[in-house]
Amino acid sequence: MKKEISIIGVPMDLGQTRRGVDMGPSAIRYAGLSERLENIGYTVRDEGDIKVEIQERAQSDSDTNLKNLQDVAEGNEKLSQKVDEVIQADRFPLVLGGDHSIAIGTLAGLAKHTENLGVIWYDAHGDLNTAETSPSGNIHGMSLAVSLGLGHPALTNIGGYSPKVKPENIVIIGARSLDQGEKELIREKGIKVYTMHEIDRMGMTKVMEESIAYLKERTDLVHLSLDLDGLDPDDAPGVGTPVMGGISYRESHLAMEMLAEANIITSAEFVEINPILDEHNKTAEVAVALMGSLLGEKLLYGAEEHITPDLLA
Ligand code: B3U
Ligand code: MN
Ligand code: MN
Repeated sequence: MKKEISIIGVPMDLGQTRRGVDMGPSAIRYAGLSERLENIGYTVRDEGDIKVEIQERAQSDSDTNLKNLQDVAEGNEKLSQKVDEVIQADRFPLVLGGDHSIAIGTLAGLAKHTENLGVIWYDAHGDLNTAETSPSGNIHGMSLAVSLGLGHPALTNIGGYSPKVKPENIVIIGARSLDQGEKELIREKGIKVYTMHEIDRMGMTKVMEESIAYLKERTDLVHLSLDLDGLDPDDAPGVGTPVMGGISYRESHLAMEMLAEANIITSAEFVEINPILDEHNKTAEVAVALMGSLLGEKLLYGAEEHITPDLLA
């Protein structure tokens, strides 16, 4: 893991219609992110926020059903440049949303650096809609499809190239709300998905072991795109589209710790935290705790130390 982290805030709320998710980066910073990472031993540089148009001034695009297309595209273009710069400077990009449309820009900045970018999409949703299949016109429900090269060219061509990721390099974890078109795309492209059914059945340990082995085999960089609505709404209430029956706080910590031990994650983003809908900043605090685990914070022992040979003798 790189020793230097760059925090990039993206106050984007144009990929959906609820107000407040633009305040996510502030809420996460307020929950003590920099200090937490410094305590683990990182050097942290806060790059500030990417400039994103405010909802009151956003242009409506008459020739498409995609909401705020132009301003979502502009914000993501800027984000992709920043992420690219951070990777070039050999720092770890930690991107704070904002709604999940910002994954378009993050992945555009990352994929310039490798042919085989791996992506873990930790989310209740697939975010695999296109203009044709989307029930809402909200771009935050399309960002993974866009990164596969499917969707409006103003989005798929961000960074000046397409696609950013191959279907076989993606693992979706936590899905429980998929639209018909998304299900068809998953089958057609053969995308690996662990729905809540598999998590319940196999347990999070097995899900993560398999996901890690799968990505290790075929990718060189691995990005974690964590939508807080992947967690159960009881644990992460401050999200715009909560879905019952989600991943618990504890399972999520385990998942992050296993990723830290496997040492495969080279960038991350935490999205969809909406402080207006939150309970006393709980969801931002959950996000910061998960970032700590992802980046190597331990309760007491490392995995190796949990197995004590003389106890087994
Ligand atoms: N699949 C629905 C709902 C949705 C997607 N992502 C979120 N909600 N957060 C859509 O609008 O595409
Ligand atoms: Mn999402
Ligand atoms: Mn989601």
